[in-house]
Amino acid sequence: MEATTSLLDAAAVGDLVMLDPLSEEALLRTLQERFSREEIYTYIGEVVISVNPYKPLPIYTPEKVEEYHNCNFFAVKPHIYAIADDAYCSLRDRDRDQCILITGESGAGKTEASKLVMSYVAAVSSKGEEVDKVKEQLLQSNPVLEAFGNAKTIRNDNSSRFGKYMDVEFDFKGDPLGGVITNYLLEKSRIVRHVKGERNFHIFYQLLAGGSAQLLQKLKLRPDCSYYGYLNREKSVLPGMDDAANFRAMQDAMAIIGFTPTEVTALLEVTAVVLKLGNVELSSCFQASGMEASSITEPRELQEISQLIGLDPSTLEQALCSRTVKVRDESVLTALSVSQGYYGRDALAKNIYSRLFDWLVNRINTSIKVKPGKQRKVMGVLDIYGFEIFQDNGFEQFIINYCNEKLQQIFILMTLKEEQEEYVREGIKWTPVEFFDNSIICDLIENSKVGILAMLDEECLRPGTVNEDTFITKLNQIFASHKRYESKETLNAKHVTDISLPLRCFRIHHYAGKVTYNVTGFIEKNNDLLFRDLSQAMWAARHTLLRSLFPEGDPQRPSLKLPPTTGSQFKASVATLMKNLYSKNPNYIRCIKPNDTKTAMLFTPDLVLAQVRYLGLMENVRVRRAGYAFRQLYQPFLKRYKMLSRRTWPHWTGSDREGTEVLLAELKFPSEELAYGHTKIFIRSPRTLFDLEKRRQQRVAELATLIQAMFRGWR
Ligand code: AD9
Ligand code: MG
Repeated sequence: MEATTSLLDAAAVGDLVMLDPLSEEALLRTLQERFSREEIYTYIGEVVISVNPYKPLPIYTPEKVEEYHNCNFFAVKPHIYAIADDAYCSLRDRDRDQCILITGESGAGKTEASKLVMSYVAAVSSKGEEVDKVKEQLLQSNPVLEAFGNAKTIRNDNSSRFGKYMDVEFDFKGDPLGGVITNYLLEKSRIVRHVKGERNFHIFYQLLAGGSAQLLQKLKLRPDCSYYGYLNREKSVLPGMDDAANFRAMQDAMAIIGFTPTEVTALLEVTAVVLKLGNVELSSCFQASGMEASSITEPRELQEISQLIGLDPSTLEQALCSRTVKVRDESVLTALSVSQGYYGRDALAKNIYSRLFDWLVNRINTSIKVKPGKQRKVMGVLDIYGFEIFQDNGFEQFIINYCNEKLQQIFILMTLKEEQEEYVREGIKWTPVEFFDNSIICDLIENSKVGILAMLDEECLRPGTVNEDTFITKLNQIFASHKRYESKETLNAKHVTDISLPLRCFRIHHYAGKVTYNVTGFIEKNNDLLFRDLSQAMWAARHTLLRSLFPEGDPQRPSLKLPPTTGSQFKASVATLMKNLYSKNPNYIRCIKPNDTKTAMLFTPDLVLAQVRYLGLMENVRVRRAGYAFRQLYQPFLKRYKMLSRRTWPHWTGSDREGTEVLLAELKFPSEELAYGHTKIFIRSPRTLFDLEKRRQQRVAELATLIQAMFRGWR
């Protein structure tokens, strides 16, 4: 809360709790007004709202770090550094594990915010050779993971295509010791397909633009994006993004983290293999039996891949063009059609890449891991992919939006919970406030019996031919009267014309908007099957890294009957994440995207209003106000306002609490306006605080005049 002069400037209060009267319009106007002054941060109590400026602002300098370091949260302008400082000090001095939850839609500024928090903590924790090394390693994990896990989408040129949660661990003095990164479901379908105007993962463009001639020759790559099928055979240069420079930065980062040159080479070799797989072309041929079969059209790419991974080309060709099927205990090699062959090739590329990404995260973790046995405090930073609504929304959007739905749920529970707990801790009476609860939507998706994910699993595990028709029919039956679910039939009946409906689809009314999901591909993506012949071929390769990614390819290893589906794995990891977050003290950064065109300093009110609504900001303010809008420890409160009473000014010798009581009694505020907690004073309405602040300003002016008069008297 910004308890300074700007409090009196109602159009631009730094804390929306102070808005008086509170209305959606006033809230929006305040955000816009502040944004136009390049004040992109605004509070709701201790929640930070951040509006993406889409241009670099001079507010992240070392001087700013100094200004916010050990600041009084309420006495300085709203800034992301203030919340970072608050979380860090609370962790260091009060021993409370923290988590920073950064939410908002795609392009709203979450990843940038997470980096700002990390760099702030790095800047204010103590220095020293050992600690500096740890900090560097933690910070440098970003360029590496972004190279492999981010891509240009329509919404964001640097869109995170994976979820990331990083626990930074500190010793008792507050020095970083290391950390652990957990990654969530990479959007691997992007490897083989992306829509026009988007790109594949950055690393491919970086490698081709920034790799030396010698490196590219070693990897058997051409420095030309338009040669590669998986890059849509397009030259793709992004304004403002220097792929070559980013490649160098990524390589430097890997060196700092501790990757050996051999590891880097192995990593890039496997990356090259993925890119080259997209150029393996198949054509149709016919067997003597008349059955369709496929063969490799141009053997060069296949041979080069085989050389890179140390595998006999004929083994790879066989794995790509045929499949072993068990017929009555006997293994029979059957030919694949061209479309089956391409399916297998793409599945292989996706699997190699996503497993490589997991390996990358594990490898970074090995470097930043804290030795067991050390006492530690933890700050978790969560930066996931934001809520997405596209023209065509598939399984990936369903998963991403489910994750966002869970985060919204945790926000609701924890803001309320935290608020209520504070009143209990401080011994203050409190009546709970009604709040929109999105658990009905979470349940629709994750209910273990009749949730969409469970029903999808059921369909995937059903013997016989699985198909999406039966899946959608079941969904439509079960959720016919669900408030948040709509079938294609209902949409048609309502003449929804804002989108052209796919063949099979359903719509969910998410907290953040209505999304129509195209069911085509759900079963395949949830099953995520890789022909065993392909995993066995990868395991047979001499390339140590590649083969380590396919342990199930070991013929000695018993095959798992039912590997967990993508959806169920994701649901389980989200549940673990939620448990982890619940155990920590939450700090929120809620990011808002002000326009759809990535334009600097452009504020589109309608767009922001939609986000204000679904982020539940009005409710957030109401909850905050239904209790006590303002609270502060007795000591700083008394220090600020003691000049308002002759009994406390200039010196008060009793306890801070008694001083506060004496002071406020003299000012004659109605008793229901105030509550005295164990450590803090609580003030119910913003008016009272305005009043206090106004009186303080008058008093400061009086004192100033008095002092001037005294000076004049002396002269
Ligand atoms: V996604 O869900 O990963 O697609 P994010 O992470 O929310 O999304 P990101 O942080 O990548 O968005 O921000 C998008 C772009 O906005 C950045 O690449 C910057 O160009 C721009 N941005 C974001 N925050 C700031 C900021 N504080 N100052 C200046 C910013 N520019
Ligand atoms: Mg991001």
